[in-house]
Amino acid sequence: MGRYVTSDPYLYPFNGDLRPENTVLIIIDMQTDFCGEGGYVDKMGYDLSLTRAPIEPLQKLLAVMRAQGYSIIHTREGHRPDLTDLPENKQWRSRQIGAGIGDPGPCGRILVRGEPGWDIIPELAPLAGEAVIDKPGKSAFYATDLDLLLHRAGIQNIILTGITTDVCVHTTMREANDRGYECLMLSDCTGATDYGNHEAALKMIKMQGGVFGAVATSTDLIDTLQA
Ligand code: C5J
Repeated sequence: MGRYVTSDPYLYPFNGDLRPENTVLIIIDMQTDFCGEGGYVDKMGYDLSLTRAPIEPLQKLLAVMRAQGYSIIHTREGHRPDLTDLPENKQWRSRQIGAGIGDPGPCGRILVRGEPGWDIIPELAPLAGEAVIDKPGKSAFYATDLDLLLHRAGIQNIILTGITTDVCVHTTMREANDRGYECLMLSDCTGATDYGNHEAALKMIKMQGGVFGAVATSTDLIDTLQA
């Protein structure tokens, strides 16, 4: 029989084994720095409505998945206050576009751990008991204990959401796929700083029969979970 989500380019998960015991929802970098006024993305001059678009669908999805006992993991991109984990070229590039990582801004020092802009937005605040992964890079696996947590919990399926579609969400999905996890990206629960890049990132997943996994909407997933 199995339990499948209507997704593209195949029904997810490939083996129909979708349960709270083997599936996690990962919400990537829903921080003020990426979707709030005065944060990193705002300072770079991008349209915040694009990175804020996932907030409402994510709130609805969270309510359903929390009620059904699914594991939720949140991530935050950021650096130590002394910036010893910040590659020089990453800082240099951010300064070129007027949003220097580690420099002061309206929400505190940009992308620095402990600053107001670095925190997850209140609308999507983690609940007690939900893991929060602090990462210095784009992939949530790089220099973190995410893989250890997933293995210890017996996770096989990862549902990917958050921002930005083409950078941190994609990088994490690609690495999760290489590690053997079965991945689903939710198109309406992600957003990019450029709409064309959002669409292109979704299209890339679906090539070659689902080269990194599958794509669905949160409504598709909720329909399956509530069937
Ligand atoms: C970026 C992210 N775009 N969370 N980070 O630098 O996608």
